[in-house]
Amino acid sequence: MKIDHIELREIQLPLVHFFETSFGRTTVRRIVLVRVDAGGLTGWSEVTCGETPFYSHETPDTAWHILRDFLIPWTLKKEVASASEVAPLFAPIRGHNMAKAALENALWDIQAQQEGVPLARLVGGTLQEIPCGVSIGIQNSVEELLEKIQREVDAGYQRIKVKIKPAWDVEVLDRIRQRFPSIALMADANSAYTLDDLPRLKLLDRFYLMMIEQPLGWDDILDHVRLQRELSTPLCLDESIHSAGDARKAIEAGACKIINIKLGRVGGFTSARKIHDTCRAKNVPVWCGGMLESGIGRAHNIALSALPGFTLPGDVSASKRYWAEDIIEPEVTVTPEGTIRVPETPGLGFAPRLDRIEQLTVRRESFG
Ligand code: OSB
Ligand code: MG
Repeated sequence: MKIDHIELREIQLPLVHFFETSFGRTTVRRIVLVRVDAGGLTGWSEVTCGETPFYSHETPDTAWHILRDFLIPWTLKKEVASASEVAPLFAPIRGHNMAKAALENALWDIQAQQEGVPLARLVGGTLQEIPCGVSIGIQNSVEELLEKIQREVDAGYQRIKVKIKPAWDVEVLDRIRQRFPSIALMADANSAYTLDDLPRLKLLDRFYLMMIEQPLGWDDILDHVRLQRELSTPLCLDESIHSAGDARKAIEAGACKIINIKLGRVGGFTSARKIHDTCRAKNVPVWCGGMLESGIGRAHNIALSALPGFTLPGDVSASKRYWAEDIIEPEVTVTPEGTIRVPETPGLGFAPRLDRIEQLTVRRESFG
């Protein structure tokens, strides 16, 4: 495919309900969309960074800069045989994986259309339906959290993840377990603890959680090894894993028993598939994480989640949990069994709504 034209846009999209983690609260998303035109086909993707450099160093503005000043000049007007060819081209840039992933993943969408196959099949997906969970943020009160959990359990979601931090952990999980003794439950700390909190973290074992996600430092492996030795609950790494090498080291060291793969954090489908393969060879289950994506990023997540090693429910859920109106057609919906059916049409399987994207656009730049 010859990359003829690339367009960046920023859209602003309010969440139907705020989303709060140990590092802060989000009410309106700023989402950078990437549109690539190549050989008469159009591919779409989204930069999955947060608005603030708190989950990772990337923000919409750093991604725009890296795309405009490096990744786009390196690829525009170039002929590439396949989407995965750009991954080594981008390697000299250290980090900025979400910017890299956005450009690479738009090319995967184009390649899937070119080959006339669903994106999920192109990347190696075998599942026809993916198991879904939800991630529920910190609420204003425990009562509100319990009501939200009830709603998601009633909707059929297969597991519930709650966000925790010191002062919103043991008591909250205790209340959840009193009301929902048998749901599949897990907790995500987004690096809110240190090894000094070991006694408190040990208390979490009594809630028989599926896993605790990223309790310690966002760039740590070794302290997680020490913590995993002290806990019976499996640890899952999110922030610490950016490559198949990171995954291998974390697993070999015993830092975690499960890995969350996010397309943006790891730099795109090429890297995500390698991490998947590394984990599968070591019998480590993986699941697809979420970054409060619009329908475009969500469609990419569905394709990734179809790979055979994605055996645990991911944070990939219905559009309506996030948006009054999504930017794709149809919106992402979840079956009463808590699954999403993987599209069977070529490419993403969801059409970007150009009129709506246009209305939401606050910034745009075209190249080529
Ligand atoms: O740690 O998984 C996380 C959202 C923003 C930043 C980090 C995380 C999350 C989520 C939300 O948990 C998952 C989703 O519903 O998209
Ligand atoms: Mg996480």
